[in-house]
Amino acid sequence: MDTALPLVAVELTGSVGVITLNNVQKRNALSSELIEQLCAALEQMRDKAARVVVLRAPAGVKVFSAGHDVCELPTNGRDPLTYNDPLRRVIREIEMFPAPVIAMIEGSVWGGACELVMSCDLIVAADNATFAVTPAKLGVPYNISGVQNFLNAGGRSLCKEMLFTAQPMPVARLVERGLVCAAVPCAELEAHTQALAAQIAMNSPMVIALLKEELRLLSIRHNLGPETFERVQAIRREVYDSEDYQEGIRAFFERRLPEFKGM
Ligand code: YXS
Repeated sequence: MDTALPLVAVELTGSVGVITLNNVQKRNALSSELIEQLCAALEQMRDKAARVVVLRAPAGVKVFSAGHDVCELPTNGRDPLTYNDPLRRVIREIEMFPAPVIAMIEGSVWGGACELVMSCDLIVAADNATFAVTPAKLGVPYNISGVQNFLNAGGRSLCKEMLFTAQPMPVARLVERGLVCAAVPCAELEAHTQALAAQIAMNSPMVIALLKEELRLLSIRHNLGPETFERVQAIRREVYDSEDYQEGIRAFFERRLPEFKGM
C-alpha cells in the first residue's frame, strides 16, 4: 500500500498495472484529492512502462464511482467544468496514457465517472453493472469536450437517451452498441479482464501506443470555430448562472428530487 496514495491502490504484475479506486466510504466520488492520486498512480505506471493498466474498484462494490464530487461543484457563478477541472484533467491523462487502460466495472457508475470510464480504451463489466449520465438530473451544464466523448463512445441515439433521461442504463444496452467489450458474471470479471490484459501485453507496446494516439487524433471529429465555441460557452453560462443549477445541487444534499423551473 502506497501511503502517499491512500485513496487509490496501485500494483504492477509483470507489465500489467492495476489501479484500484479505494474511497468506498464516499462511493469513490471523484474528488480533486482522489483524482490527484489517480493521476499520480498513472504516472507511476508510465514510469514503470506498464503495457496495460486496469482501472477498477474493490471487488464486491455496489458503486464503482458516484461521479464528480458534488461538494466540489461551485455555486458561486464559476463554470463547474472548466478545462482544468480535475475530472477534465484525468480524462485527458487517460486519453494520452501511452498504453491501453481497461476499465473493469462492478456496480453502478454515475455522472462524470461514466465519462472517465468511457475515456478508457476498453470496458469490461459485470453483467449487473449500470451507467447513469446525470448532468440533466443535477442541472449541470456539461462541457462540450465531455459531450463529444459521450457522442464518440456511444453514438447519437444512445448518447441522447443517457443524457436526457439521466437514468441508470443496464450494461447490456452498452454491449449492444459496442461501447462495452463484454459483460460477464461478477465471478468471472477479474479473470476475463486479466486474460484481455495479458493478450495486449504480449503485443508491441510501441505499435499499440502509436495506434492509440492515431485513434485519438482521428476521433477528434471537428474543430469548432471561435464563434461557435463562444456561443456554447454563453449557453452554458446561462445554465450555471441559473436558479435550476443551484436547485440541482441543493436537492442532492437534501436527498430529494430537484424541482426545476427552467430559469
Ligand atoms: O453522508 P456521507 O458523508 O456518508 O456521504 C455519502 C454521500 O454524500 C457521498 N457521496 C458523494 N459525495 C460527493 N459527490 C458525490 N457524487 C457523492 N455520491 C455519494 O458518499 C456517502 C455515501 O453515499 P450514499 O449514502 O448516498 O450511498 P448509497 O450507497 O446509499 O447510494 C450510492 C449512490 C451512488 C446511488 C448515491 O450516493 C448517489 O446517488 N450519489 C450521486 C450520484 C450522482 O448523481 N452523481 C453525479 C455527480 S455530478 C457529476 O458527476 C457531473 C458533474 S454530471 O452530473 O454533470 O454528470
